[in-house]
Amino acid sequence: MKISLKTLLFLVFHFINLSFVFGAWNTNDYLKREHSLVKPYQASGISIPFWDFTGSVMITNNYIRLTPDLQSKSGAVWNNVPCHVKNWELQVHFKVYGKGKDLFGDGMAIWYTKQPLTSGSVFGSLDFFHGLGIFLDTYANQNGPHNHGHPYLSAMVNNGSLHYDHDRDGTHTELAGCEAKFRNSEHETHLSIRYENDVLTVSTDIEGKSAWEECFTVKGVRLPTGYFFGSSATTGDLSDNHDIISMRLYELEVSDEKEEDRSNIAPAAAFFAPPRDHVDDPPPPMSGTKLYLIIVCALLGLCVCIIGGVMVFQRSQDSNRKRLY
Ligand SMILES: [Ca+2]
Repeated sequence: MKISLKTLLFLVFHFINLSFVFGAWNTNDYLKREHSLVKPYQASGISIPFWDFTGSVMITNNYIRLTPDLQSKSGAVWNNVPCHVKNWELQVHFKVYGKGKDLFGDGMAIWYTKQPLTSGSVFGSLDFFHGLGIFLDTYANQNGPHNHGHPYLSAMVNNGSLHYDHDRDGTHTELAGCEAKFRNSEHETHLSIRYENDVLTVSTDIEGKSAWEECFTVKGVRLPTGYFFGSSATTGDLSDNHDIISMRLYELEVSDEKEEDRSNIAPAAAFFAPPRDHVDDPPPPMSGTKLYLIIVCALLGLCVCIIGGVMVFQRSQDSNRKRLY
């Protein structure tokens, strides 16, 4: 059978294309069962091997609900096996949805930290944490002019000294971030967090394309081994269902791996997003009464000036007349 050059090129091109699409999905790297959370969840009784739960978590056959679409709920799932893998990729299949059309919140976080199972103010988990937090923020707390829209995905590396500022949506401590319309999506929503040779890459697959789209890449991220993976979510006045369907951890095969004991280093990042200006919210428009009072005062002031001016003028006229006589 003769194959023309054109046909051959066509086939090669499609082979590369297909291997790229599937390569992005079916990683050849090793799935680490002890750090993964996959269906069926309940292997024995009510407990799930290697995973702990706190707060409002509800486990069903098809998803793990961190919070229901109700106010003031917090829940978290935590892997209870410390991770000694140095280069890894965590793929999270999740779903955030709810009844709210315009108002919903607050969001969820994916963690690689020293302190699992510790509830707190950062999407239901500890502030001033040690490690890495990936935030899926659905509610814009900062109402003023704003550098990004919501829902918003961002990363933060903390050595225990930094505070996640909810009022500013954490923009002043983020390494990087991107807008991602994952809420109430008609497609399945996936997130990939890849940590390879100190490079952190966060990608999404939220448009039903079965391929990763890069959200951001940050170099110079140093994370210790021996921390724990987890996910937490919270609702306040506003709410949403925050569900985890699966978390899969792959060990990456990295060829020229430097031999370095990472068990005792402090989490650190070389590059942060440039600090954004603190932009105050615009002053509220002046009320009608306030405007009326200002006009009245201005008119009164004008009258006083005119009357005063007239009196001074009359007096000077009088003295001129006296001098004439
Ligand atoms: Ca927020």
